[in-house]
Amino acid sequence: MTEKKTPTEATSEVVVPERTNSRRRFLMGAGAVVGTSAVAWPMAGCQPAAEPAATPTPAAAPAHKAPSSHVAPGQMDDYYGFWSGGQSGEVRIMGVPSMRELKRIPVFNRESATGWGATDFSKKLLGGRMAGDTHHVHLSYKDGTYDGRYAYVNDKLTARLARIRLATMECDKIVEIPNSQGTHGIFPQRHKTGLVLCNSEFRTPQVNDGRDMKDPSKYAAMHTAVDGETMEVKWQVMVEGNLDLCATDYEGKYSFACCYNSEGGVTLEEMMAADLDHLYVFNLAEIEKAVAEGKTITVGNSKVPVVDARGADSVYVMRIPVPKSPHGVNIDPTGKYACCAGKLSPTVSVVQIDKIADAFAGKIKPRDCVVAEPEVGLGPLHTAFDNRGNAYTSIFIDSVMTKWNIADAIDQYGGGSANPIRAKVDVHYQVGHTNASMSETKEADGKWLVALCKFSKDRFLPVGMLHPENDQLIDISGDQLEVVHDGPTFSEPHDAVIVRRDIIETIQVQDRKDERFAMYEAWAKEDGVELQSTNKVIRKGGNKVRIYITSQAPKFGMNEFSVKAGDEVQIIMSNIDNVQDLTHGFAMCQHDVSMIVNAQDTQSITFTASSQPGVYWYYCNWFCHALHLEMRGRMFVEA
Ligand code: K7E
Ligand code: CUA
Repeated sequence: MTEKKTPTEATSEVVVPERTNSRRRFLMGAGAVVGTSAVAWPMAGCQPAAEPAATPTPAAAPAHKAPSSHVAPGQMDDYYGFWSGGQSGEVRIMGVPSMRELKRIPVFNRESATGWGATDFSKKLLGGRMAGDTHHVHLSYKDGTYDGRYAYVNDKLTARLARIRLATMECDKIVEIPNSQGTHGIFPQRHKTGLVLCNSEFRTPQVNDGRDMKDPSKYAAMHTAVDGETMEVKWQVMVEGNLDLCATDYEGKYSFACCYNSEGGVTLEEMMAADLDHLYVFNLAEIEKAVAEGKTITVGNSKVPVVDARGADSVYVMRIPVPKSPHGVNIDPTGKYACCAGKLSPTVSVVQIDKIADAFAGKIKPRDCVVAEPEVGLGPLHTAFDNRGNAYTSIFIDSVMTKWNIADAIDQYGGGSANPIRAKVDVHYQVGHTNASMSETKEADGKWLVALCKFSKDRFLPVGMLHPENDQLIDISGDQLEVVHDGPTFSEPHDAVIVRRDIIETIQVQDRKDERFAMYEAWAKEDGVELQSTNKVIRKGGNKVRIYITSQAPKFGMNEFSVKAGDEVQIIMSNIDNVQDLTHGFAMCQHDVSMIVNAQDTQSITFTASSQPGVYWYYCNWFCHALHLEMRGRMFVEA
């Protein structure tokens, strides 16, 4: 006998229409888009704890037929989803539409399972940094669609860009962006694997060596180009405003960045003050010309050429005024329009990309590139697209997804009678990013949409103070939006791309083409050994010991070896099994040593042998065989 209601009973008492009406009341006529007083209350959306407990919108009534997203046991998904991992610093791979998590790829984080952050190669990439904040993951392109080779992901925490080789789904390069803090939006060029453009969200003194600390008017931000093949930083453009989200066109002419802090403020109030901020458009050909002609400076210790484009519009950068503190910028699959979500304005500003050349040439004003500004709801953040001319904007404060039609929005803006709003659906709750299947390519297919919701509130069993986020899957194949799946996630994927599965081709045993093999081969050559057949202890002089060891289920090639207390021990292990998914590991008791070694792979890890002489067992920590538990050996640490 308990007073407590079941979730169903509790939910049925919640009154929904009130909330919906108040949203409708807010929506204003077209044209009244700038400087709305309603922008004062968006901040409430950032304080969900303050919302009364009774307000959550209940879920749509559960469907009793199998949802369209059902992927039966043993069946495979149609799409790979690449999710950024937020504060976890990793990247996750999901199956779509099942929303089953398939893999986590450690990137900027220390991961015990694989030894990422502890192996010699990963330590070299990470340079001692063990935390990250991944927000945006995008794949390399060719001719406007994914070429299946690489994924790129930002680290906001330490201003880095990482690359994942999709054949292995492992990180193979990390580069630090100079003169930057808060590297946030990134986007690769779409006509080929060319540049990856990276925005610094936080303005800093340039040079940041103690000068100008208290004078924010001297701060600036960088729009940085990294070569997507070599991962070298090619050039930077310095601008006065902060740079948030990033996008590229389909032709390789322009990159775009939203600037929410045109005020140059350092406090919340200052940053929110202006009614208009900017969509920056970078003219890549002019910038590369300036770089080639040496019309550049360098900043601080960095040798990277910097084009100084602070101040007024120039041949390099154009600033299109848009309301207000804009956030996401997304290009539609036809490549014609850049859609810039207003965040503190209930609008999305649609820029017609083929007008930009005229604006750069001074024939029209930058603002004349805006051809539509539909009102989509309170707190629009990001926009995805189908292949039928529709856009889907995530609305943070309203907790809805809004489907709107681009052509009708243009008609309405031009004074026509069309209503661009097609449908809205409640999502749960406070949606951040959204993306649709193949939406960032010319092959957008209009099947699935994800709403990556920041809060789940009442949707899942409570698990302590932090609730999961909620990645909802929405069927967009029809006229309406149908939420078909709730997907709880741990901290905190921001963005995702959904990629047709035929585009991705992974290898099943290591092809030994990764960069890191050059490192192992160099050591083997130096020591006169063959990586895949050697089991040997080599003393390198001083207290350095190199140990080559092989693994083949269910045995290590060496049952025991001896080192001296305090030796610097490097284990170079090659898994010589040549069977799909036959993974071994190397774990050394009491030494913080644990790493994965996949079929035909080599990995290495370095540690200091205990100062305490004795027996230390090493063992295989990835299940490989009926005798997996017996796959172990002894390290003798001698005095
Ligand atoms: Cu909108 Cu970092 Cu892409 Cu979060 S950002 S939502
Ligand atoms: Cu080898 Cu478990």
